Amino acid sequence: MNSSEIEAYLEAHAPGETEFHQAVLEAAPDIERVIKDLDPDGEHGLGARLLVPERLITFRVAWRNDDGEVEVNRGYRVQFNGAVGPYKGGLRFAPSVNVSVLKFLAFEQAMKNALTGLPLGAAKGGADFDPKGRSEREIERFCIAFMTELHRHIGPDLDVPAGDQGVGAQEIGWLFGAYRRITGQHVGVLTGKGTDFGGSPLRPEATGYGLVYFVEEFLKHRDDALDGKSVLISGAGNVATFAAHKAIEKGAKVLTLSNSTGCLVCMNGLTANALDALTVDHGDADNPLKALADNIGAEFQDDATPWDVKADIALPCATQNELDEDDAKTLIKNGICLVAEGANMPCTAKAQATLIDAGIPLAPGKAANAGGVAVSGLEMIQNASREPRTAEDIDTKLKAIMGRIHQTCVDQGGDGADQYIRGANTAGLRKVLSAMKAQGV
Ligand code: NDP
Ligand code: 2IT
Repeated sequence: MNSSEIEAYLEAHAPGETEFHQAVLEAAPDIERVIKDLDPDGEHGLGARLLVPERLITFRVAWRNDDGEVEVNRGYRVQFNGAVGPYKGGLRFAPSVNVSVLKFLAFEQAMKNALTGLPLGAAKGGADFDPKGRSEREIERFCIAFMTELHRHIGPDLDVPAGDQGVGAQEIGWLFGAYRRITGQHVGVLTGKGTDFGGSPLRPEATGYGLVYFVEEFLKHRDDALDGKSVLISGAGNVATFAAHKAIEKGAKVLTLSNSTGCLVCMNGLTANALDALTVDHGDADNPLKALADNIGAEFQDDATPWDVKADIALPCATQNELDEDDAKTLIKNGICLVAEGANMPCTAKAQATLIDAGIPLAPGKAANAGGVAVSGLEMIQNASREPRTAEDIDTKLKAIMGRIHQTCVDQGGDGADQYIRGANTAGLRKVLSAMKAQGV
């Protein structure tokens, strides 16, 4: 399948799924190349098999709000590719959740999970439920209602969900409790659990820490280091805050955080103490980031993003398509040296092309944010062996995995600014497609 055949296939069989198209088209040259290598005569039908999820489950989530009224949301699990291992990937609770968004996330997850070197297939799921402004009890009831259906589709050797936007440690606790009460099984069916009931140390920190370890590898490769570098971070959730913590620990100056209402700018650099004061619950209706800015005397710019602040490194850690072509031009004008994606697909296709054309290296989420799912994979090993691990052990393994992913991109990605995109896609696809080919149709 060549790039134009891939595009035609998407138009015919996944019409209107814009985010899914964007993610696949970014990888199209690599899909074409790897398939040509593994299946030169098209005998194995790898292209079409790659682009159609193995299973797309949609379900009704009915629950009662605090006023006793019934609310109904749409729940999903996209089991995209199980060739490499049990389906694995996060659950997202956000009003923007739909089939296109989940298919793009699950497609990227397939390559990301393959890159970790662990036996993980790919899935993604969630619901179009907005936790914002909901009470804790409402979110808990929603989690129970969601698991009442999801439980029949998952299992420790079948499909192991985790968190994503709107789903953190507290939601995983409620989801796990519901699963255990429904099935009577205390098994590793979710990752990101509390450490008191089978969770891995450092899973909450893993995506943000792993992102910074990846950036360190990038800099080391150029005889450079994070100490003294200025960093822009978007988002103020799980990935953003732990990336900020680790970057500060490594001597970088973190100038920004952001959320869907605006941007905190702190030109002196945020401190670890200031970050500790930021506690974000998914139900928060107020604005914890603005409150932090007021507390530490930093500026909060309404409706702004970090991308017009001058810095060395940009780490978009909020959501898809949050950094557009104009933002990319501004970053380039301000002398940015690296964009590394903590979020999944935060750069639009045009932003990506603009950065690459200007020679700015771009580390895609499927490589740079793989630390989260990697530690999820370690949590699965811990649960299967029933042997607890220490934070030190997990941190050492996380660093090693991020180092290997960086090296894989360098080895397989060519010499251009798109080295990390090409390398991550090529290595990830090669593993997934080889596993599919070996297992037959
Ligand atoms: P959280 O829900 O913890 O935080 C999300 C943050 O992004 C919040 O600060 C939110 O602000 C902000 N945000 C959401 N939408 C927008 C928007 N349209 N514009 C600006 N800011 C926005 O999610 P995570 O930190 O877990 O996830 C962030 C990204 O990282 C996602 O792309 C996710 O897929 C990816 N990721 C997450 C992993 C994990 O382990 N959690 C692993 C790998 C990738 P507000 O509160 O105002 O909505
Ligand atoms: O996008 C991602 O890699 C995640 N949300 C984490 C998935 C996981 O299973 O830990």
